[in-house]
Amino acid sequence: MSLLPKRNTSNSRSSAAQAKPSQDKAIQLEAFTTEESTGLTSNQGVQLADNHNSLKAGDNGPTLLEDFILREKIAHFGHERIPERVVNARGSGAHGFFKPYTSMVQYTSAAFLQDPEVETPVFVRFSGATGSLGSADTVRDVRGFAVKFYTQDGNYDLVGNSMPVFYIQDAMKFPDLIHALKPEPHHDMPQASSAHATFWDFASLIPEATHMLMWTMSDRGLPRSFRMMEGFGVHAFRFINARNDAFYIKFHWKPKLGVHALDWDEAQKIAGREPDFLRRDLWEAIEAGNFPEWELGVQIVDAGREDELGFDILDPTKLIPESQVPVQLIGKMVLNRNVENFFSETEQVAFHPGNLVPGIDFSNDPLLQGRLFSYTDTQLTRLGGPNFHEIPINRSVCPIHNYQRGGLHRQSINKGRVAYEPNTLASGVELRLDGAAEGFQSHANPVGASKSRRRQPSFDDHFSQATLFWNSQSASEKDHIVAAFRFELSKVEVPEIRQRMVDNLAHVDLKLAVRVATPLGINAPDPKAAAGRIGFRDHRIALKVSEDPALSMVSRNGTSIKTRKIAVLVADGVDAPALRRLVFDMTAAGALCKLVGFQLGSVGTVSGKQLVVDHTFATMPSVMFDAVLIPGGQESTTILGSQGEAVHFVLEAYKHGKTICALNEGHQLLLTLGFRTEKNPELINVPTPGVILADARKVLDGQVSQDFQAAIALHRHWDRLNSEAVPA
Ligand code: HDD
Repeated sequence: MSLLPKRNTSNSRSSAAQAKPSQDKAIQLEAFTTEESTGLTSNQGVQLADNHNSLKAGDNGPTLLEDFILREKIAHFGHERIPERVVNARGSGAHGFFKPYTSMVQYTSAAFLQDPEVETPVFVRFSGATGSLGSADTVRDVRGFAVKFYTQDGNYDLVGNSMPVFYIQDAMKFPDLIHALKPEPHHDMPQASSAHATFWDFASLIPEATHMLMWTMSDRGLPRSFRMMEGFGVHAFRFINARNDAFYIKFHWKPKLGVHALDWDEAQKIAGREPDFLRRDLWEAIEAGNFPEWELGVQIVDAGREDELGFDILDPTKLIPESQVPVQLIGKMVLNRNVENFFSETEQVAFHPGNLVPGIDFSNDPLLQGRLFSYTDTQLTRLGGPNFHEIPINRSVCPIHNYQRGGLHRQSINKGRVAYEPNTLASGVELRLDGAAEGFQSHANPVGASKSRRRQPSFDDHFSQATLFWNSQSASEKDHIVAAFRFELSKVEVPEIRQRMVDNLAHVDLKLAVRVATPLGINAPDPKAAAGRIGFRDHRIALKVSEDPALSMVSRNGTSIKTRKIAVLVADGVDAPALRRLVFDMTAAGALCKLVGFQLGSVGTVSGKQLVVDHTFATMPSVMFDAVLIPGGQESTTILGSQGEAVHFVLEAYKHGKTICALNEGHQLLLTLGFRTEKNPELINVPTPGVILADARKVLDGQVSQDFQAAIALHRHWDRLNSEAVPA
């Protein structure tokens, strides 16, 4: 008698087939899953009696070649990997939906932007551009922000980035850029880092990269979370309405949790402690029901008015300042479901900026035009043939009907003898698609000029928007940009490259260039030397704005502490009542409080009760948290102050600008670390930004919670006293 459960022959493929056509992407994704209740089978559906032992000639004999079960299993295993993406290899994906706030019918006929009642399923993949599949999440880099909308009119892909501009103006330079950025070919180092000679050699020779370099060297290159990151379509696209009017647009994604970054030192430490930091953050937030949200924004420029912008809208190294053309928020996206299987979904998803729907069209941006070739081409290799649109994650939710047939991994079984169009044999009705009134129509923008392999002279302004970006940053943001350039260029062993780069920076801002150059062991920046080099262009166009607050992350902080992680440092003898109340208030405001101690289990409170410890100092260092709470209790404070792990935790949090709140005796921990000045008459005092010394008695009236929340919502306190002197 078989010990296997009775076989269930109605697998989910047939139930999916019975489901009526629907927008529910989940049904489609289930189509090829196998049911666990059927027991183990081979890929041919044969039940396995033994999945532990190979077939041998006798118990001690050699393994037999005829063991088709072993061969099938090992052969499949040996082919489990596919080529990683040549860029943006490391990514994290999630499902969700998009809903417009209002009908955009005035501007576009795109079906998914018409009805605020209609939710369109989406799949989003965030990625790091430079690193390989297994690289750390927190490296300095631009992040990919690719959204697939499964609309009723077909799939629309918005394949953008976390920065609104790109390094280069023409797709011809993309392979060079990526070759320079990726590990150097002779020894394949460094991984996931632009801090090496080939990148800066290339970047210093193409001044058009300067604007994007300002972004990547800023804190934007170190997002705190994918959930706290802006997204941009980068290129100009076009909305087309039913009257065939065209409007240039730029897409934006604005995160509801504000825009926040890691500190550089923190990012590097996290890369070792928790290389999956951003991936885990996204996964855990969705699992916990804290669904990340973004608003979709558009900057709309009427066709014919683009010349009034003051720069070329087709140049992808330029952004449209928000103070010049405001961003209209037109809908929201919520990510509410994690993938079932990383490989099937996140790895096999295939985006393409050429996946358009009626109502949206490209522009002539030469970088975008090159992308239109590249994405399908790369999927042919990566996903092994032309049928990757049939992989569940890539399928559209609306019916597909055409006469493409065959190809590697074809899954549809197309019936009948007709594989051509026009025909009358298929359905008895002549099907002619040419000239159909409905369906995708390319906007009929006139093209009629001599062929040319030249860069538009209007693309020759390489610096004015880099200067705009620099001018728009706060003092601490500027400090971080300077520090990042210094770090990266210090890793470049060729002084001439360092020199070339700071000479270029002198065209952004001389003070910036001098600050970067000072510790690099090279000459002072020389703008004239830069201007004399081949490829150098500085045909500045007077910008309409000289600063734009939207370019600084400070203006994007937000006010919420939702999903922020607070470490509560505990040891035996901790004073619990005020701690409990603060944890209650913070949790009610959406934060996640975790008790960190020296060992798992529990600690005893002053009143003899027990508090369960969530994490140890060894496993959850300060870099894994946004804020710290040091409760009262003489004994616990003494223990914490006597242990290097706890002292380091607090020092490091201080150095990384995190909010620290200490209650009663907990102050001593801070005072012994030398953060405080002498004066503290009220006990509640803010000696340096984001450090709150509070009287536990005042916790009950809610004031301490409010102060703590307000300080955490500011994210980081970069202008902190003495932080350079703190050893962490
Ligand atoms: Fe690209 C992947 C974004 C320029 C060629 N790109 C890729 C992904 C994102 C972007 C988010 C990952 C998609 C995913 O998650 O699967 N790429 C951009 C942006 C660009 C850009 C915002 C400029 C504004 N890309 C660009 C150019 C080319 C490519 C100019 C080639 C001429 N990109 C690719 C690619 C990739 C890719 C090689 C690698 C894997 C893939 O496409 O599917 O085709």
